[in-house]
Amino acid sequence: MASNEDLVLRLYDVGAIKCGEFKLSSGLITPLYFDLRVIISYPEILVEVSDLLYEASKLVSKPFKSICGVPYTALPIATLISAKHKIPMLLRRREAKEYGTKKAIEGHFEPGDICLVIEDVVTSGLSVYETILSLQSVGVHVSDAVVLLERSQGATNNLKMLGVNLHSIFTLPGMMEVLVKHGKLEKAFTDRVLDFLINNQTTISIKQSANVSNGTHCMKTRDLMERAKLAKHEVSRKIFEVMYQKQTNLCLSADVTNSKELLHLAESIGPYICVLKTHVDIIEDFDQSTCRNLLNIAHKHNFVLFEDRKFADIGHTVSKQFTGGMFRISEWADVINAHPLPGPGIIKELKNANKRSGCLLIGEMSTNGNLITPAYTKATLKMAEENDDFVIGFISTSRISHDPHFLHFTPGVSLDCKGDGKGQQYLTPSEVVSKRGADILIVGRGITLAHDPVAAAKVYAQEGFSGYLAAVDV
Ligand code: S5P
Repeated sequence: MASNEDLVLRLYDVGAIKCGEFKLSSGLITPLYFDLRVIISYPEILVEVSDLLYEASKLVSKPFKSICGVPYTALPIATLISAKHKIPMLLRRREAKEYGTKKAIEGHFEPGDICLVIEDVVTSGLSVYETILSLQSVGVHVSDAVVLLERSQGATNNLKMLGVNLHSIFTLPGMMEVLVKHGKLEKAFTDRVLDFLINNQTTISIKQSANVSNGTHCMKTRDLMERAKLAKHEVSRKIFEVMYQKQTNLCLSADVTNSKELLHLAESIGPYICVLKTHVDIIEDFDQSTCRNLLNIAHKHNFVLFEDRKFADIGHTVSKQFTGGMFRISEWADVINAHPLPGPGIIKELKNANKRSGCLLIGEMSTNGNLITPAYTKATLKMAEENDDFVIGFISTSRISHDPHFLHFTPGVSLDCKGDGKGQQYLTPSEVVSKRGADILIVGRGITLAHDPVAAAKVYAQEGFSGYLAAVDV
């Protein structure tokens, strides 16, 4: 096979690399442009590009079951790789939204499958990410993408922030070096391009990925990646990232009483949630293997585990309840929660016992006649602010802090019930998220008792996340 340098020169000769002034899809004017669509007229180049990308696919972090080219230039490249190496292919329909009934992803897949995304050129990585979002909307995961040319304007970093590893064959400066070496470009010109690259770094925002913005790099308080950057605890950062990666703000409250049911719910609903909440003390056959299996499923479907223990005792006792007993919560729960009622000692001791978990303070409750007053909620907020290296947010029925790094989890959510006759009061997902400012909706029986829990989870996830995107800052 010819060397990578030869390939660069051939790409230049066939007009795939152009100098001048060209408008990128982001609106930026670039002095150097790559039009790799032309390579379909040069089958040898097309094969060589496909072979290089296939080689790069061996570097991925997780084995993949299928590949998907970003429409359109990468489609023939993905097809060649698929046919030559017998790897099943998926196809993303760009126009699916406009025609409503068409599927976003064509081809056969199972929720939880891993797919490798293939692209020709990336600037910000947004096109790659849009393809990933389509795949994720049907439960297919993406951990890696391969690209022929990384324009060195931020894509690798942007995608890394979104949990995707980008592997590139060429960077733009590397390609230019080859072209200068072979007398195709002037050094002064490439210096200008390098300046352009430095001055035109990109980011991806959630509004862009939801096709809401016009391509500018808007960063709003409710922008999840911006919030991830502001997070003060590793767990809240992870939650914001998972919400963004999976486009879901649904927490499943898996209040079932045996391990088999719990693991089944985690496995089947895992693709649609960012958090799975447990009450381990209601599981009759609980043992450490329940936790190990749950952790494996959480890892596979990329969600975090929240044990809803509602600690409420003196510091000495809660630290033992947290780390010991038969549940050993600190060994597996990413998130825990506590009532602020006993005072700051409870937070101090939980934090001393294990800082790795993040803690939610219960600032409001969903139940009828609960004794929490506005002054109590205000004091909860103060306690959270004073311990924000451990307190990652609140259980509440409204937004009680405007600080974007705090998460608000809201329970008492149902699409078709007003109450359970035992004190629980329900609001709809859109009331909770759009009107009351919840970040994450906690849904239990609305899903677990549904005729088809997976279908119900998809509806709650869809309602919840569209509400999140539509919500104004409150
Ligand atoms: O105020 C609260 C706080 C919590 S954490 N109200 C609640 O309902 N919860 C929990 O959310 C409750 O313990 C249960 O696990 C879940 C709600 O379940 P659902 O079946 O009523 O949706």
